[in-house]
Amino acid sequence: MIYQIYPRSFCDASGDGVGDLEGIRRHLDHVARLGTDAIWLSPFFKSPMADFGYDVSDYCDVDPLFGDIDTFDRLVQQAHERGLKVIVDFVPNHTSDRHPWFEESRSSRDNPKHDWYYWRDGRTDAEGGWGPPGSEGRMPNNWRAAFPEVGGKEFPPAWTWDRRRDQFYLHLFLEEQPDLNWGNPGVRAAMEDVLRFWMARGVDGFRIDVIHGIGKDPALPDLPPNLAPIPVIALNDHPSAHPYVCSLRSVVDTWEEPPRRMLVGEVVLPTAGHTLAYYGTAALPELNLVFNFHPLRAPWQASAWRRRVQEVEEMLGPGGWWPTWVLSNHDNPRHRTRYGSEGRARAAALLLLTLRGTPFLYAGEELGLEDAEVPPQRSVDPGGRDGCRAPIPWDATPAHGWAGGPDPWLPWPPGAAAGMNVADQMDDPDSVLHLYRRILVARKASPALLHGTFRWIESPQDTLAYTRESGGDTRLVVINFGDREVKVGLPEGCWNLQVRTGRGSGPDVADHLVLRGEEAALLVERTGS
Ligand code: ISL
Repeated sequence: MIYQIYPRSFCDASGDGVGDLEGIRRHLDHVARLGTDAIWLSPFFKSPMADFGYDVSDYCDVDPLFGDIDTFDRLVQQAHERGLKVIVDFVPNHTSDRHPWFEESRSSRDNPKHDWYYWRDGRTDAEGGWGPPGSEGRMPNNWRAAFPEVGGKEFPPAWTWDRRRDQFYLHLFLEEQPDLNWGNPGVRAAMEDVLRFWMARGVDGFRIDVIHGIGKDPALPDLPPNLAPIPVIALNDHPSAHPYVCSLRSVVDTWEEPPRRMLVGEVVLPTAGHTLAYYGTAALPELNLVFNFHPLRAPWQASAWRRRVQEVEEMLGPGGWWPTWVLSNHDNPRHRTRYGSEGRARAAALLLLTLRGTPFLYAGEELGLEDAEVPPQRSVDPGGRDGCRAPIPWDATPAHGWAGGPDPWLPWPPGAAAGMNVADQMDDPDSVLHLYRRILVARKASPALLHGTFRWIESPQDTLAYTRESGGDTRLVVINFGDREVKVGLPEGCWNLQVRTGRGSGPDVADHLVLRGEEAALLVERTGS
């Protein structure tokens, strides 16, 4: 299980109301005791924070807001001492507009980095352009950037006019995030050096931001009119990305023999099939893991989840280790909020941690946190994603364990003062936190759950059931998506209940299992005498 930490929101040790690396270091025991294998740290690099760190102005240094490189080294060392691997974010598609590379690139049309980014002249009248220089009618194509304009639904153009060069530059996200031109070998070499810098500091892998963005059709053609309103990052999937990704993989794989570092990439494209391509081939491997966000968008319905899991299983084939499973992250409403009840969130935890593949858990998910209500005057994210980035409450005091006091950069999530904090949940054996721990203990001790086969089992409407099997180890998972009690007949064999997600003990298991509404259970097959 890989545990995502959004540094701004985890814990503040410095007293400025923003989480930091030292705050993370102090809570490594919490993370390790949960049963985590690796932590993934969202960006903590130098950044003007237009996109809260996904706009990097120095890839090889820590932003003072989060601490310094010595604190980072200490964090890595202490994580390793606890058996936790450390994965850092790598943001290759764009830099900050304040990165020295961009500052140089925008300084003239003939500087050494003049084509490290995508610069284009405005369309002339002959090319169908209209209006004054630098205006929308002159933009090189009809692409749209990612975040809707404040208060509106339309996405802004992906081009911004620069008066120094009298040219447009491309940005698939904010105008403060110009896109790097990966067609330029200097860009590729510099970015590969970034991987080496962090590997030399002991990191075990990289989570790669919007990796499918780095290959672009050099002609930058218009999108067809029906697709033009969609942010181009959700569609851009050019074959030129694959050799670049392959080369990143070889940088990581050749760092040490045998290779022991990994790449997990974010691919936000329309189907799971699109994401599959970013694994590469046996001869030309690319990513070790690719996020599959389609299940994250599935409603809490047995049929919808069955489809999502089936789709992945079919692409995977019996032997592969393909899928990643994600219910929540820093870009989307938490699943507790999406699904609307604690019972569902608890059942979803069992689903996440027993499917075949690598589960990712977003800090706070192990407490069943809901998104914070963020009033408009406190909203800060250009993408409207503040709610899921609320600070993690460590205890029930007004400051919830944050050094900066009761008023950090975003409001607390609901219930922080009573129940929805780490200390309270530690004391409650029925808490979501203890449920996650129980499931993760079971997972770690079970070859079937870690890498066994997957098979659907017939089950009543509104439920899903499947077995996982490896050698003599067989586990059965049954999930009741409905809100009424169901009786589920068990496959032949002798089954023991291992984890029930509902509070309290619940009915005994006989030749059938009774699940309460919104409840799931993990069973183990008893073999021998
Ligand atoms: O945020 C989204 C939906 O609300 C996504 O579409 C998101 O833009 C997409 O998943 C890419 O996300 C990544 O790159 C962005 C950054 O803002 C996100 O935080 C990051 O996860 C640009 O770097």
